[in-house]
Amino acid sequence: MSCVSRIIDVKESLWKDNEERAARLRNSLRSRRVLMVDLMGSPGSGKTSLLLETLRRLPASLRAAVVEGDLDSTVDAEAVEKAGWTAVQVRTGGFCHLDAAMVGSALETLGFGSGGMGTGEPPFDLVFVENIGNLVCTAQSDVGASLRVAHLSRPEGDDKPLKYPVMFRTSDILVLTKADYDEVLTAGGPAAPFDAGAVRERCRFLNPALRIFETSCRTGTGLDEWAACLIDETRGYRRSP
Ligand SMILES: Nc1nc2c(ncn2[C@@H]2O[C@H](COP(=O)(O)OP(=O)(O)OP(=O)(O)O)[C@@H](O)[C@H]2O)c(=O)[nH]1
Ligand SMILES: [Mg+2]
Repeated sequence: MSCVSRIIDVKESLWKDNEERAARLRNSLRSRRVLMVDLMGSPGSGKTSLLLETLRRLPASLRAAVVEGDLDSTVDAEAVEKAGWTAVQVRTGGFCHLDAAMVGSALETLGFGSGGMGTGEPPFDLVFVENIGNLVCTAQSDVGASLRVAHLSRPEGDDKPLKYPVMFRTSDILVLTKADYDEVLTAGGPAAPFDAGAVRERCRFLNPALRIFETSCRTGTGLDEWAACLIDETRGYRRSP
C-alpha cells in the first residue's frame, strides 16, 4: 500500500469514528430531550453577537448553556459569562473545527455525564455550540448537534453559497447577519448591493429545505423572529418522542 492511500485510509477512519460518536451523542441528548445547536460561519460573521441577543430573548424556563470553540482564546466564553450565562471554552490549539469528542468533553464539564452521554435529568435544555470561525471544515464535522445553523454576514458577499456549497447544503438554517450593511465591495468591481435574493436562490438549489433568516444586531432587525423560531424548535423537541 502506498503512503498516499494509507493517509486517505486514516483520514476516512477518523471521519467515520467522529460520525459514529456524533450519532451516539445526538441520540443520547435526544433521549434526554436536550436540543444542541451548532453555530457555524466565517470568523467575524457575527455568531457571538447573535448568540448573546438570542440568549437574552429566551424564556427563563429554558435552561441554556454555551460551548465556545476557539483556536486559542477565551474571549467569547468570557463575553457569554459576563452576560450571565454558563459557558465552557474548548481550545483546539490550532485545530480548525470542533468534533464530537471535544463537544462531549465540554458537555461532561457542564454536568451531562461521561462524554456528555450520561443518563438522568440533564442540567440544561438547550446547548449552543459556537464552532470555530470557518466556512469549510466545520460543515464537514458532525459535533452531535440536532440543529445546524450557518451564519453569513453581508460583508462576506453573496457569492459564498457558490464557493462554499457544503456549508449551505448541510445546514438546517441560514442566518444572513449584519442586515444593516447595504453595500458590499465586490472583488474587482464597484460597491454593489448585497443580493439576498441571489443567496436565497443559490441556497434553494443546494438545499430546498434550508430556512433563511435575516438579522442585524445593530438595528434589531429579525432578532425576535429568529429567537421565536429557536424557542419553537426547543419546545417541539422537548415534546417529540
Ligand atoms: N454592523 C454590524 N456589525 C455586527 C453585527 N453583528 C456583529 N457585528 C460586529 O462584527 C464583528 C464580529 O462579530 P462577532 O459576533 O464577534 O463574530 P463571530 O462570528 O463570533 O467571530 P469569531 O468568533 O471570531 O468567529 C464585531 O465587531 C461585531 O460588533 C451586525 O448585525 N451589524
Ligand atoms: Mg465568536
